[in-house]
Amino acid sequence: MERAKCLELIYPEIEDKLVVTIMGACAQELYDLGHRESFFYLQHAMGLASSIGLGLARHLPHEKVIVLDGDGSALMNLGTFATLARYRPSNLVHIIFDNGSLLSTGGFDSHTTAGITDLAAIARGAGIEHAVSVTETMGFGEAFVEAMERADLSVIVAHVDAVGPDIYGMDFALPENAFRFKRCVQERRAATGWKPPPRPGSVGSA
Ligand SMILES: Cc1ncc(C[n+]2csc(CCOP(=O)(O)OP(=O)(O)O)c2C)c(N)n1
Repeated sequence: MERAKCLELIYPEIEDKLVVTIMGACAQELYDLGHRESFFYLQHAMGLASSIGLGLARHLPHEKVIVLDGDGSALMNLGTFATLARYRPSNLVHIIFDNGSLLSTGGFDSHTTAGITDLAAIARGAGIEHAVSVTETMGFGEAFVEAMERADLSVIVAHVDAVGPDIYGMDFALPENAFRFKRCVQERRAATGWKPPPRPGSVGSA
């Protein structure tokens, strides 16, 4: 199974959602399908896509938040599974594309290579009830549909080939993406009539 094919399959469902993706190959493959202002391509902070997704999901309960992660990234922040399990955001879908490789930086083996480490089992052990592994594109599609329909935290570990795009390149850098993404989040939140809670000590607060 190829990650690019999985992304192509779910793109119609995620193009209007808040999406946080890891850097490198995964970001490029999503970008190549078509950039949306609601997509954030996290760079540098390897492992923290799910942490950002958790913050967004808790802050924006009316949104469905999709995190696109990698095995190398998830392994750098295993504590995220316990944190996700504890706060259990019902509107977060955490997809980990497990290619057993640090593909974007040269293709070094990760600990999931040859099935040594099972990320779905780690997620379940951390207390996440809906954590599945899939190896076929169809199975991935089904797991994704179930996760989108489920009003509960879902983790999907998709075992994919260690292949990425032939050409890398985006027409904007991290700061521009970050500013535009933040503005997009604010506009979507404002459209729901959301008002910030009064700051402690300000007029009108208890
Ligand atoms: C803290 C940190 N360490 C190292 C890097 C360099 N780096 C960027 S992408 C990457 C590999 C990511 O591997 P994985 O999450 O499995 O995704 P893949 O590239 O395989 O799609 C590395 C090591 C980084 N961005 N941040």
